[in-house]
Amino acid sequence: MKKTAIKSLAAAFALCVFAGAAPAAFAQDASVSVEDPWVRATAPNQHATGVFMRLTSAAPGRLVAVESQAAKHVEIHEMAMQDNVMKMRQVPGIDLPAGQAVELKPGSYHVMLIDLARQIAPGEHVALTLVVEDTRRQQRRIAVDAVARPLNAAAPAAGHGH
Ligand SMILES: [Cu+2]
Repeated sequence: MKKTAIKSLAAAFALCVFAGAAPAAFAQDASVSVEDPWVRATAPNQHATGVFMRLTSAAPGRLVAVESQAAKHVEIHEMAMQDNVMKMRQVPGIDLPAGQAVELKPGSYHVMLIDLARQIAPGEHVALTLVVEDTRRQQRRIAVDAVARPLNAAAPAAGHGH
């Protein structure tokens, strides 16, 4: 498991260097690449926040759960228009089409940390575990280390956030 996470991170860094590399560059295996994972830092009395990242699964898969010690509840959310108002709601999972990057970003899909154990300051790291299911319902767990960006951090530019 640990080895897989390191491999994913290495892939993410490689992509950081070669920004814009096509997903086609991924090997045809069951790996899931996690790029640019970050969490929005919180104000002193804020009890929930969002986690964002870009996921690319080599094989068709589905993000079905996320776990973290940082909060009592961890949910997968999406933002959607409802009666002309942008609202967020919980979704059972996020489909990960083969070789296609799926963005978890402000205003769209995100991981919601609810009932935070404590305040998250910019620069801090939050450990998460992604649970991704393949088409045979086999689950794999992927360790992710999300770094906290300031409360007012804007959405990273499409393609690249650094
Ligand atoms: Cu949310």
